[in-house]
Amino acid sequence: MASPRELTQNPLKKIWMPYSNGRPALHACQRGVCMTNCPTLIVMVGLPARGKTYISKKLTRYLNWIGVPTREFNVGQYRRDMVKTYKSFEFFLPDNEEGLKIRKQCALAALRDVRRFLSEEGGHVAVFDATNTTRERRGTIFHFGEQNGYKTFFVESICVDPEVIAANIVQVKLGSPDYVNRDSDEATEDFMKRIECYENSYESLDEDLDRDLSYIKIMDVGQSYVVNRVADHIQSRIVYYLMNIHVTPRSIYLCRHGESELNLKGRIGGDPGLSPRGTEGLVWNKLVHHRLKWKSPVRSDLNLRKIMPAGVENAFVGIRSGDELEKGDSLEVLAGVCEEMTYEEIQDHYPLEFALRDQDKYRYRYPKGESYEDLVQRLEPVIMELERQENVLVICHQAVMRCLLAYFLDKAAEQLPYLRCPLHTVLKLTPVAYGCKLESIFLNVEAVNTHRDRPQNVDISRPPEEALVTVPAHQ
Ligand code: BKE
Ligand code: F6P
Repeated sequence: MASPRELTQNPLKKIWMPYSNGRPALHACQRGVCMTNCPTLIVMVGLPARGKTYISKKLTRYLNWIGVPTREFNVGQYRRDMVKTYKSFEFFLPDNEEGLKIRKQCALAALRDVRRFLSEEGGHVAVFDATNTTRERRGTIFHFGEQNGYKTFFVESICVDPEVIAANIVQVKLGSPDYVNRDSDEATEDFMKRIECYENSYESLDEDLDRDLSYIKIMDVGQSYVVNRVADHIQSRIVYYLMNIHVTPRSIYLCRHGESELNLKGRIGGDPGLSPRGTEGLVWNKLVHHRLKWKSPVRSDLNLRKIMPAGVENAFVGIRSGDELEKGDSLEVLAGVCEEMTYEEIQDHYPLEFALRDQDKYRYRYPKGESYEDLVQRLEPVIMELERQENVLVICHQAVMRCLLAYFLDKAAEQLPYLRCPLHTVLKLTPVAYGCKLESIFLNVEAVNTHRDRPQNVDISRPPEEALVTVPAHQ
C-alpha cells in the first residue's frame, strides 16, 4: 500500500493527488473557479422591467459555463406557481394584505430552495431574482445570508429611459404567462401600474447608508456603474462580466474552417492545408492562409469582408498556424500525444485513454494535452470579447465551436463535447428574450463528417470494435 505522503495521478484529469486509505483522495475543489469555500448569494434589486431576470439568467449561464455551479431563483415564478391565474396589478398594491402575504410566502419558499442549493446540493452561487426594492427586505435577505455563511452581493439595475422600459415590456412582459390572451395595450397599461406599486417605497442602494454592503449599481443599461466593497474573486468576475455585456440587437455567426486534408483522413489536430472541397468555390482558402492570430479583429480585411454575412462588422479567426502561435493561442483542443492520430490509432495505441475519454469527454485530459474543461477556461477571454462585439463572425475549430455554442445555448458540460458542429455550415445565433435563436446555414459544399457519437460501451475492458462503432454518414 502506498504511504500517505505518496501521490497518484488521476487517470482522467492527469492531476497528481494524495492517497488516502489506499485510494486516491478526492480533491476538495476540482471544478473551475473556486477560490473560497463560502457560497455567494446574489440579490437583484430594481423596479419591474429593469432587466433583473435578463441579468440573472445571463449571469447564471456564464457562471455555469466557467464551471461555477449556479442557479437562479425567480420569485415571480414561485408566485405564478402558487397563484395560478394573474388578474391585475391590484395584487401588487402596497395595501393588499392578501397579496403581501402570498408574496412574502413566495420569497421565503425561494430562500428555502436557495439554502438547499447552496448548503446541501453543492451550489456555489445563487441568484435571488426579485424586486428587493426596500432596505428592510434587503436587510432580511442579508441576515439570511449571514446566518447560513453566504457572502451577499447586490446587483441593482436603475433605468429611467422610458423607451428602454417600453422595449422591455414589449420584449418580455407581453409574452409572460401573466398576460396570455390579453390585449397588448391593456397589458402594457396594467404593467405600468404594477411598476407604480413599487415606486413609492423604492429605496435605491445608497453610497452612505449601504456603505458596508457589497454591490454594483448599473445605471441606464451600463452607461455608468457604482461598485462597492468587492469582497472576493467571484464578485470581481461578476462585476467584470456585467461591465462587458450589452443589449444592442445583433447576431453571432460561428463556423469552422474549410474541410482539411487531415479531416479527409480522419486525423485529429495538426496544422493541415485544405482539401479541394475545402477550397472549392469558397473563399475558405484565403481564411486558412491568412495566418491571422486569434482574437485579432479583421474589420479592414478585404478578403474576409467578401465572405462575411451582410451587416457583420467584425470577424475573428482562430486557426492553428504552426509555430507562429503560442500554446495559448492555438485554437483547438490540444490532443497531446494523440495529435494527428485517427480515432482507430488512438484505440490501438491507448485503449485505456480512449475509453476514459468516452466515460467523461468533458473532463478527460489528453496526455500532454488538454480537456474540454481546459479549453473553456482558455476561451473565457474570447467569450468576453464576443459579449462586447455587435454582429460578428468567428471562424474556428470543432472543439472550440462546441465550447462557444454551449455558452450561447446554455448546454451542460455533459452535452457540450457532443454538440453538432458540421463543416461548411454557419451557425447563426441571435439573442431573443432570455436566450438565443439558432439558425443553421449550409454553405452548399459537401464535407466529411468529423462527429463521433458516444459509444454504448465505455468500459475500459471493451473490445476494440465496440469502441469504434462507425460514425453515421449523415451529419
Ligand atoms: C430580450 N434588459 O429581453 C430583454 N431592460 O436596464 C429583457 N432595463 C431585459 C433587458 C434586455 C433584454 C437588460 C438590461 C435592462 C433591460 C430594461 C435594463 C440591462 C441592465 C443592466 C445591464 C445590462 C442589461
Ligand atoms: O477532427 C477535427 C477536430 O477539430 C480535431 O482537431 C479535434 O481533436 C477534434 O475535432 C475534436 O473533436 P472531438 O472532441 O469530438 O474528438
